[in-house]
Amino acid sequence: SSDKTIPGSSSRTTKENPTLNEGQEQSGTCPLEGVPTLAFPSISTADFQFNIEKASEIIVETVEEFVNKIGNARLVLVDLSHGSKILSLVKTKAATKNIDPKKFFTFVGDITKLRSRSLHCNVIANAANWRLKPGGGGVNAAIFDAAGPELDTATKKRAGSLTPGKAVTVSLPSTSPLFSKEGVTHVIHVLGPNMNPKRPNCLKNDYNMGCKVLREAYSSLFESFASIVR
Ligand code: AR6
Repeated sequence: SSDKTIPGSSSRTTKENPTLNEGQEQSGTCPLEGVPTLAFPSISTADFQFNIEKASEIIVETVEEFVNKIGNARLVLVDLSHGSKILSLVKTKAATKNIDPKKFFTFVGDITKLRSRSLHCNVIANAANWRLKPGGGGVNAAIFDAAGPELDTATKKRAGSLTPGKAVTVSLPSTSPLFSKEGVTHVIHVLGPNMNPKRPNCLKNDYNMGCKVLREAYSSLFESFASIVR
């Protein structure tokens, strides 16, 4: 095994105590889990058609409010492509704020495959639908696919539906591939405001209400993550 190439490691490295990296040593938490990290997608800005300029403002403001209330834990906004407009807007806006770049940053990748990109996130957020149903495309379909039927079962035990602006935390059983392969212990489902007339609860471009609900969605998400970390 690769342990043999590290002098002295065979005696010190056990199942529970693999070689530590810098971030893990600083964290003071279980070395296997590393620094508690929430990966989250941009809620409502794709299928739900929420304005990305307004959404980026809300993401940066709520991150700024919460990032210092979660100890050494990290928040990471994830999107699929390097061309992501929401990632670049958020990056630009976050740089003008007093936000520690080690505790909040953006990342390009599939939220269900972050470990292979060397980003370990123990918690991921889902941009859910109000019935908390698998499928339907977007990040919701990707997360339910990757987590296997275990996520649907565990979700149903927690809640049958979600109101816009609210979040629900689901503990993943260790039999879920998302747990065993990615080290994800919790999925937080979040329902954002919907501006798409083809989806339920469309706000018909009412951005007074929309912004209020999106702000509430991120606050609920970060509060839920804080409760897991505490
Ligand atoms: N990894 C990371 N980010 C992703 C991934 C992924 N695998 N897939 C999509 N994104 P959306 P919404 C990004 O449409 O607008 C669903 O059908 C995507 O680029 O998933 O809140 C649900 O069932 C975008 O930045 O969520 C709901 O009915 C972000 O994730 C509805 O869509 C959110 O895009 C929710 O719509």
